[in-house]
Amino acid sequence: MKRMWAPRVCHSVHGHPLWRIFIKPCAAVPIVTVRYASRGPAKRFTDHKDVDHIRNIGISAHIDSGKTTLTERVLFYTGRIAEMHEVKGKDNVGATMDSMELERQRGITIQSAATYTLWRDCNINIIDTPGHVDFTVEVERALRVLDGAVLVLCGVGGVQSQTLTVNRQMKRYSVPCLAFINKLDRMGANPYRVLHQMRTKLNHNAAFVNLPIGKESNLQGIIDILDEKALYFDGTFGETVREDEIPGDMRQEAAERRQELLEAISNVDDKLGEMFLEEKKPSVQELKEAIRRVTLKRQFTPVFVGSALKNKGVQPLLDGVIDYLPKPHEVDNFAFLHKEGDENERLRMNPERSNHNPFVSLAFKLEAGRFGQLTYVRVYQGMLRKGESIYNTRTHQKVRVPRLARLHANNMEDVEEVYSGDICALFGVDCASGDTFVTDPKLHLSMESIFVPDPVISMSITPKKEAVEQFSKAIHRFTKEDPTFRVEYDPDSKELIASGMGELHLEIYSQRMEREYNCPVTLGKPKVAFRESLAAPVEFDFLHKKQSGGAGQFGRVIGILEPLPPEKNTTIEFQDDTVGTNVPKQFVPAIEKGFRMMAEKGLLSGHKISGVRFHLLDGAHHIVDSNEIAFISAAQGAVRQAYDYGAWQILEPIMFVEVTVPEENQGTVIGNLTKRSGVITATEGAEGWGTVCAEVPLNKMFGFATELRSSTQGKGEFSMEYSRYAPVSPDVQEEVISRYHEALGVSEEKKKKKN
Ligand SMILES: Nc1nc2c(ncn2[C@@H]2O[C@H](COP(=O)(O)OP(=O)(O)OP(=O)(O)O)[C@@H](O)[C@H]2O)c(=O)[nH]1
Ligand SMILES: *[C@@H]1O[C@H](CO)[C@@H](O)[C@H](O)[C@H]1NC(C)=O
Ligand SMILES: *[C@@H]1O[C@H](CO)[C@@H](O)[C@H](O)[C@H]1NC(C)=O
Repeated sequence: MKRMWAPRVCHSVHGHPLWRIFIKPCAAVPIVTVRYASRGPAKRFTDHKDVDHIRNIGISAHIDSGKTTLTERVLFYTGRIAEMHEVKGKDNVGATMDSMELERQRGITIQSAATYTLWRDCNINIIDTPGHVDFTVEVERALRVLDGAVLVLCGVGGVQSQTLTVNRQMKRYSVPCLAFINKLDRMGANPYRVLHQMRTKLNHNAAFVNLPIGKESNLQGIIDILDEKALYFDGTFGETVREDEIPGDMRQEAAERRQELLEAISNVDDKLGEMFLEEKKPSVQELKEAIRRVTLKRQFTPVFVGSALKNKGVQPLLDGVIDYLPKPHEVDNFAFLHKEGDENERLRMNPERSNHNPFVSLAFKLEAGRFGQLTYVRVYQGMLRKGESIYNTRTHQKVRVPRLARLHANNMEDVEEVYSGDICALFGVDCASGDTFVTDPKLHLSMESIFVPDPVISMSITPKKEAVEQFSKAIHRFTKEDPTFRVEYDPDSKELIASGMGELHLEIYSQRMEREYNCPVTLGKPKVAFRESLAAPVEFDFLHKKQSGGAGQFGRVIGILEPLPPEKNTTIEFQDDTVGTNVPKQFVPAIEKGFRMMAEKGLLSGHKISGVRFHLLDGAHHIVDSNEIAFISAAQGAVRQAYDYGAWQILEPIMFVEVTVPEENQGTVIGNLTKRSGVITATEGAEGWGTVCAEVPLNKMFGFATELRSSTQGKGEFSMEYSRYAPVSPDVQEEVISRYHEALGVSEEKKKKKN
């Protein structure tokens, strides 16, 4: 996954659709804005806006930091929703963003949805990124289509394990971000400690742009350090922002923090640095421009503070999103132009007006929901009108777009057209996530597909009762939506096997089957997806020959099975280098098929073969007896032969594990990770907390969560992310092989009994 830094497609400047936004009248809450007076209720936005007025952002956080609550506030203040509900609230309604019932119950965000809203004449698309790392694909997709992000930190918990993961992902995708230190109304909240952690643990050049007035239950408002003003959030829901003088006892601190902010920016911005040296005082406008410059370059992170729950500090954060996060055309996005033979050309398209550029977009999320097949699309260039036809550049299929919509959690609004920078949804378009759509069929463009890691864990899955139809419906939907979730029939164990990115990943799906499809399932013991690979090339020469009365079978294949370079160790390849007619060309596909069939199940341990190339060099045929079956069998025989003579090894998934524990537990955790064959890659400690990073085989991670919980009284946390495949140790190899033989033995016995 590390290697996957997926480049982005280009953007272009263009016009903007005629928004039809109907704001639900909110009777109980008159929206009176003092400072943010740019919009009133029930207004139709019909002005033609350009790409400068779009922000595509994600809100990322450690679980429970208040991401959902914050998003809810954002939608409320911007007039997109008329009511607010607390997550896990007493009113049993649940926050609007968590649309699935399960999310409501668990109060955590699983599936990412896109929603849009309007603030200060800008259209903000919020891509809800899931909090848990087991849902890697969701995160990859979300990061792919957003241009900037808000990193939410808990004012009490500070930088937590998940924060580190999210931070790493943002770095990988070069996503500029703002920080919001939330929950400052809580006992023990300390924004200064969190800022310190951002600097030391996340390596951000960060500084406050807002300061809290009062602390914990006495949190009253926010100081805007740039404008040198105090802001209070009046009204039942903090919807009225009132400006005032900075309280006397905070003036000095505000001045000091302003100086600190100036220094942090001057260190990375030439223009401001010069002014700083010349002791010139920059204007607020100059400061804002400087913050924008360095934030976009990821050299600085402005830090906002507040409490989403207590409705404090959210509106200034929204201003920050507009002022400091990138406009779609400020992010370099690339598409690939397919060229025959050659390497693909990387293309950064001309950011001209939409009308002048062909439409290019990426399908980044599929959902089979109440509205049928729904495809979330990010437009990178040009525009699309309802009723036009688009081409899928992968399948070359042409489809008409009968309906275009934008989404807000469960609801949608139809629109007539979409422009570059937009995020929208198509209906009834059959495609895979990661597909590129264009309107010009001659444009053989694609954005590199979103990286989909192979599942690393599997469990048997059995419906508890006779609900075959519901069960297969659910499986069909989930596997289509999430390419890292797969369900396959294993003919040996005669069981259905579900595979995914972690135990929680599979558990969530099993619960969703019960809740949403009334089809409870039983999951078996988790199994790691080992692979079988070659350590060195091995030659083969196999003749498949059968004479049984009538038509015989004859096929001979000669070649080499060879290891692929390390970066291709989860794939297999077939290469035909035969010359002449010893192997007639029409049989080559059969040989490839035979190889691929064998690769599904290695002979060492029953796991998939990977990192191997079947290099066909020569062979032989028989005028009468050669056919496809014969060559399929010949290829299979060749692989068996390679198992007799070759040096095979088992590979296992290695996980990147990050553990955060009270300092006194750090030593134990290091010891325990080492015991689990972990290699410690980094340790850090600050203010009573220790972080340990390690690479640990997934196979050894079972039970770690429980162990960690008990040895830290529930304080310890960890996150785990797939890293790569590596050879197992000799004892594990032996164990995996003997377990396989045992299982085979058992099933042999079963067979005998049946007969
Ligand atoms: N005291 C306090 N509690 C908050 C604040 N914001 C959120 N909470 C509470 O923290 C809990 C978690 O909030 P969520 O909004 O669900 O957090 P989340 O980050 O979306 O959580 P996941 O969906 O699990 O990732 C809820 O009980 C909220 O009511 C805040 O500013 N102050
Ligand atoms: C497999 O490929 C990954 C990614 O390139 C690499 O880090 C890893 O070391 C490789 N593993 C083996 C066994 O070659
Ligand atoms: C670590 O190991 C100790 C004893 O070896 C055990 O008591 C503890 O529960 C383990 N804790 C973790 C976090 O693995």
